Amino acid sequence: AAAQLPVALIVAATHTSLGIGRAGTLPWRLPTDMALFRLVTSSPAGGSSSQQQQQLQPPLLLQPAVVMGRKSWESIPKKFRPLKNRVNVVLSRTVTDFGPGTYTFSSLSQALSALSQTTSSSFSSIPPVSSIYIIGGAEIYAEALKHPAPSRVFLTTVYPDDEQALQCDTFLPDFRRTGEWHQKPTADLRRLLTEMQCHEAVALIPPDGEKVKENGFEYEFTLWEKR
Ligand code: FOL
Repeated sequence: AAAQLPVALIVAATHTSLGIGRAGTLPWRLPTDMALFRLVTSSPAGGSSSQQQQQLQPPLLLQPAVVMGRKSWESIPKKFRPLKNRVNVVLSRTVTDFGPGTYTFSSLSQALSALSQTTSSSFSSIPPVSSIYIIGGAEIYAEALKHPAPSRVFLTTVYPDDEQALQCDTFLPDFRRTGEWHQKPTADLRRLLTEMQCHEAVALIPPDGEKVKENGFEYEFTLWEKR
């Protein structure tokens, strides 16, 4: 039985059209969502579905990997990249080196394959990781949704007053109505984050039925799983 690494997408998108970006950057500034992104993607505890950290000999503290496209890498403020406490994987068909602390592949499937082959002790250019987060952008998310590996989507749903006025130019394919994904109750999201030892992230989730309101945007944290 191959103990698989948890692979998830994490994304913030508008409710109706699933807009995620505008002019190479995020269409909003949502500090609580960004805190959740940082905490979830930095959590060393993998958080599969039934995989606990239960070993007599404590394992090395593995970091998660964040997998992103070249344009998303460029969109991250220089002072924050590479994203700390995470193995940064950048996908590019042409650029081969994004600097210290980064690993480059020319396709998503190549990156996922390399990451899954480094679960323990074997020859590889990339360190073993505890879990994999696909962090965008549009081209990478679209490819990821066609790939069998991802089993979860951490989706922050943003409800702008006027979605049209936001002028998003990049979108997430609408995976919600395909039938292969289903939304989990908020209690399950809280439970998963607790299993992942993301107690700080649990504290960011508002009471049931409430949304976060920040900088003029209402939004909520949702969890989706593959059937
Ligand atoms: N997922 C969610 N839920 N929200 C997002 O905003 C988001 N953004 C991306 C991917 N998935 C997401 C891609 N864009 C940083 C900046 C842009 C970005 C992802 C990350 C960034 O600078 N992150 C820092 C924290 C910065 C801060 O605290 O303001 C980090 O350490 O993660």
